[in-house]
Amino acid sequence: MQDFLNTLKINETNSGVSTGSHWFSSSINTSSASPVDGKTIGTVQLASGSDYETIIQEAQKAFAIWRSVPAPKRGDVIRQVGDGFRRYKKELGSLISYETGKSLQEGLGEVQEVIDICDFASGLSRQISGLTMHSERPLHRMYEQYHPLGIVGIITAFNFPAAVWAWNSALAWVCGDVTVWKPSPKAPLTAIACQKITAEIFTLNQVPEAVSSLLCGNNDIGELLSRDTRIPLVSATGSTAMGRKVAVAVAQRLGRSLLELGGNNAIIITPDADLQLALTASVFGAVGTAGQRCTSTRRLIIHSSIYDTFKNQLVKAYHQLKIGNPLEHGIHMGPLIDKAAVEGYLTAIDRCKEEGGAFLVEGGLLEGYGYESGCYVKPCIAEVNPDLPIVREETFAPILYIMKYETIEEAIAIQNGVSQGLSSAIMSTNLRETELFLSSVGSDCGIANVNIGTSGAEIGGAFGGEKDSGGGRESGSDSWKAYMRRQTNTINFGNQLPLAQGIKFDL
Ligand code: UN1
Repeated sequence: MQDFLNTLKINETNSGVSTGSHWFSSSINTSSASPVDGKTIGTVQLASGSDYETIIQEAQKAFAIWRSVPAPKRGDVIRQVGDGFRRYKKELGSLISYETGKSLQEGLGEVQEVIDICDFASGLSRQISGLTMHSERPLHRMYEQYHPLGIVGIITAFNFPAAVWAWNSALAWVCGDVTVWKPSPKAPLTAIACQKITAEIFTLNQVPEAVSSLLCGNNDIGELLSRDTRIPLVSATGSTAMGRKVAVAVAQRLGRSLLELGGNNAIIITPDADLQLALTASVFGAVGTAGQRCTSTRRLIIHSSIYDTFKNQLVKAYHQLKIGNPLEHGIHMGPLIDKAAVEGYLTAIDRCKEEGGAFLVEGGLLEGYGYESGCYVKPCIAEVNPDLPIVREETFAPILYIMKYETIEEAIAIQNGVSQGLSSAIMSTNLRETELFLSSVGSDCGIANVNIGTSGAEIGGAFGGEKDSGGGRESGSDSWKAYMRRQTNTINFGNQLPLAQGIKFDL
């Protein structure tokens, strides 16, 4: 067990505050316990208010230098950061699995996401570009360019403790920004390991210390970041409740926020679905990361003609799931992140029953040998009416709600009938139905898939959702634009000063 911690230089006591390779000591301590076995992995020193101030000042100094480094040179450094993560993939994947409880396969997949976004950012470094336009005035030229923004504050959740930071950081760095990261207090050691891997590469390349800073702390640090006028962009991932607070604080000072919040993602399973595909997609979507992805599948909307057949296959598949130590081979699902998450799961089950949901596969706490941490639960399935209040909420746990539909229009209405709008999917080989689902009257989510599940997006696409899911877009496509300021330039190379809109003004 200790091997990967040693390789990643995670000790019993760790500083959680750093600019590049410089680590600050502090007397405010917390510890990170593994939900896998309940043991303390290490303690972490958290940032104080004065640490915060030092970090922001250092970040400002680093920005003054980094923004002038040519983008392809920045891209080359990020390429090397990706290689750093390639070297530590196994160890970091293991730490992620141990600290968050997700399966080792998913831990490794998460590190791969870090690597992928570094490759993406490195390629982007030679492609950041703006448009040129024709001016309405003679001997004039117009174009737009993108400049670095400044300090990007990054707030991340426990469930993707490395990948979501990397989506934001790799793009911010290539855009010439510097980052200040507040990771989830539930997964600080993964953050410390990521910062160490990055700092090593930055030092080798003589990159200014504070291009990447780490501020482990609690909500107070998130509040400081949100209110700070020196931080033009705050990118926050987490619950809708958290996002609302960040949005208000950032908007109050007319800053920008990029929000990636909760989802209530559904798969529509049509009569023309390949049911084998639908089964694997549904089960992975619902129990992957123990239902703690913002993209987790929470609802299955199943056509009445195949409802019983699919329901029986689903129940059978759930009975075959292996729940246990996520670091062990062949385990489908590990524990929830902590006992508070278990409470939330149990409360949602009780509420679902009170509201009239009928459980086909019962939930509950797993106890006994191997489950001593108290964080292991049973993935469960409830048959529900789509309008139950509990079904419309996001519970970060492996609870799957299934419901029936008759027409595709009705299925789409059910799918869209929640306040969240992150991810969605349809299982069908019927072109009319899949195209309707993807059309302007189809899914209202930021992500809409055909014949794959709701989770597991690739980094190349823009990632994010609508409505209560926050509206932000991170990761691929042109998401980089959020990390830059756009400037429109008009250049007069003539010897007259014609005014736009034909206005005459002679002196
Ligand atoms: C999240 O849960 O916040 O699409 C991110 C997915 C992953 C990312 C999830 N690539 O499921």
